[in-house]
Amino acid sequence: MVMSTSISHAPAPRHRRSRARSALVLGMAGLLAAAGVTALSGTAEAASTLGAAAAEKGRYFGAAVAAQHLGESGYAATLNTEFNSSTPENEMKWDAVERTRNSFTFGAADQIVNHAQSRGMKVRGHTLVWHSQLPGWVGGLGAADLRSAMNNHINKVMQHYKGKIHSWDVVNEAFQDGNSGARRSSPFQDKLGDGFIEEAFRTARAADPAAKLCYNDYNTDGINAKSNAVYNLVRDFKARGVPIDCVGFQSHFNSASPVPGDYQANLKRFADLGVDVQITELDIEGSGTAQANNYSNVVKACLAVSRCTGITVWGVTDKYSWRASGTPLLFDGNYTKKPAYHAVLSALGGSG
Ligand code: 9MR
Repeated sequence: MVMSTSISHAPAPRHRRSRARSALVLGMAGLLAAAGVTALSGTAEAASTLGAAAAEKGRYFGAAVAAQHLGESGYAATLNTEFNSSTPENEMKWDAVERTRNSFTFGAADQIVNHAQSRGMKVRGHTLVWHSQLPGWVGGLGAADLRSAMNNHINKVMQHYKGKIHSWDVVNEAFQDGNSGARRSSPFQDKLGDGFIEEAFRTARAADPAAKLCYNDYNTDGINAKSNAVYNLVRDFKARGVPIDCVGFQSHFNSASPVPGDYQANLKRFADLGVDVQITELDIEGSGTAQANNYSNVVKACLAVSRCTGITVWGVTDKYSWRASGTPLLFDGNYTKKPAYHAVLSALGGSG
């Protein structure tokens, strides 16, 4: 398990049980700091934030971040206190960074990366090759031109962020929903054929060899035809030496699409192929105890799979969620901790 240096930046637990213990912990911290030891997580007290609690379990706990909200004090304070990983919610997508061919605009994404880095948070990169939020010019290219545009996009974006991104969603949502197990129609699929995913991963490996390269999708959270198709892709890549390091399970849940009973088993079967698994866009519609229990079950499933390296919730507060009416996140619109927050912290072994 690779431990992040961000652990040392996790806020210290706010509630100490006694002054004596507090003094002891501080004293030990001083000794360890003097000895050049920076990772202080794992001391006697339970962690009191999501990021710190996850770090004690060797995981990260992140949130999707929107650059336009970073100036709001409650938003920034919650992000900075609770999370130790950030994923730009929209700012690294193709239409945001390369709206015009080979002309790159990284301003909003840089804002998120700089915010995260200056606070010791990791950053997940989302996403390089996706059929959605794709500028029209891409779909208008012929096959040879499209291949070169795809590789140029991967190269330029990954080189810009080289060394700053711990995991990249190289290809996002390439499979159809339902029982077919087939690829989804997209300019990439339709013009380049099945090989576009392999080509994207090979290009990505060369562009930033240190970044973990992920395939990311939704409705693949349980064992079903769609996740079987992804499983077969990953198994084939591993067998042929095509670079792939992780699979992202978006985990957008609601009553019509509940947390599957075989969620943990599904994470485990992918991990057993020799890739990390990450929960990349978690949100669960609902409220109160029911929502809290669902969140708890997801966290416990990740902790039970040793190669489940981290969890990202798809936003900081319900009010800015892509489906705000479903109140799917851990903080309400006033940044008050919901029962789901306490359930997650407790499942991570922390205490508030
Ligand atoms: O949360 C994102 C929202 O702000 C955008 O309008 C939307 C556009 O497609 O994308 C949302 O994020 C998606 C993510 O990038 C990929 N998986 C599904 C997410 C929710 O739609």
